[in-house]
Formats: sequence, C-alpha cells, structure tokens
Amino acid sequence: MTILFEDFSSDEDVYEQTIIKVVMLGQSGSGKTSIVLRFIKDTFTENPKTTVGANFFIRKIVIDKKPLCVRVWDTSGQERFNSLIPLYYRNANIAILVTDIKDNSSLTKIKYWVNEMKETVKQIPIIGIAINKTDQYDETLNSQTLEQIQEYGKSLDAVVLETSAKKW
Ligand SMILES: Nc1nc2c(ncn2[C@@H]2O[C@H](COP(=O)(O)OP(=O)(O)OP(=O)(O)O)[C@@H](O)[C@H]2O)c(=O)[nH]1
Ligand SMILES: [Mg+2]
Repeated sequence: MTILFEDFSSDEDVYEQTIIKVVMLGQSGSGKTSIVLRFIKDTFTENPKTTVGANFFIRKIVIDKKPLCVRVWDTSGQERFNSLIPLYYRNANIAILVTDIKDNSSLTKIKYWVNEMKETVKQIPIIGIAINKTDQYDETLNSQTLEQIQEYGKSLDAVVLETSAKKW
C-alpha cells in the first residue's frame, strides 16, 4: 500500500468526494494532539497546550492512487469535557484510541470510551489503538502495560500500533 501526503491547497472538489472522519480519544496527556500534529504538519512539541474541548484538522492523502480527505477531530482527554465527546465520535468512521505506554490508567480511559460508544452508537467506528510514547519504553517498567493494551486491542479486533509522535 502506498500512502502519499499532499498539501490541502488545491483541487478541493476532487478531495471532497471521499471523506474519512477520524476522532481521537484518550486520556489527557497520552499524546492525541501530538500524533495529529505529526500527521498534519510533521512537527513535534515538548510542551503543547492541553486541548480545550476539541480541535479540527484536515489533510488530504492518496492511498493506492485513491484521493482521500481525512478530517480529524482531536478531543480533550480532560474529564470536564466528557459530555461533549459523543458529538465527535457519533459520526466518525474511525476512532483512534490513544494510550501512553508508561501509564496503565490510559488503558482504563480507552476502555471507558469503547464502552460508551457501544452503549450509545448504533454502529461504532472502526477502532485503531495507538500505544504511544514508545520512544520512552522501558521493558522492566512498561512491558505489562504494553501486553495488556495489546490483549485488549485483540479482544476488540482492533488495529493496534506502537507509535511515537516524537520519533517518527
Ligand atoms: N516522549 C514522547 N512524548 C510525547 C509523545 N507524544 C506526546 N508526548 C508529550 O506528551 C505530552 C502530552 O501530549 P499531548 O499531545 O498534548 O496530549 P493530549 O492527549 O493531546 O492531551 P489533552 O489535550 O490534554 O487531552 C506533551 O508534553 C507531549 O510533548 C511521544 O510519542 N513521545
Ligand atoms: Mg490534546
């Protein structure tokens, strides 16, 4: 499979034809915004601002010569915004659940969102799990969390990827 990235500047009509709606979900600090900014701008910041509510990003890509317009809703992981999140996952084609390999509680948070989606949406989005911050992986400290997230991903039949927004 070939994936090409292009600037979102021209031929918008063509790219409006196939739209993929993606929602980022996961605990505050797990790296949702960092992954999105890596995807959109190929940048990384050590101290980004925490997301307030949700932010919208857009990028067109070409997969196997097929142009796609990817629309990403990057949501906040802060509890105070929990009531807003269904607005963003309700119409999504893909939900990317982001976990932090160093933080077992980030697994609890994605389980929470999967259960919420199952209870409130007729057809839940395709689920991808990002096990993020793998550049900081320490086998002694983090292998159990890694295994638990992988097992959970398998139980959902989800695509599970080990990621680092910092070291691409
Ligand atoms: N080492 C390392 N740090 C990362 C990575 N991804 C994100 N970070 C750092 O983790 C912190 C939180 O990242 P954010 O992208 O703001 O996390 P978020 O999930 O968007 O957080 P909220 O907006 O509060 O929900 C920042 O200091 C990032 O620089 C990664 O892959 N590796
Ligand atoms: Mg964020």
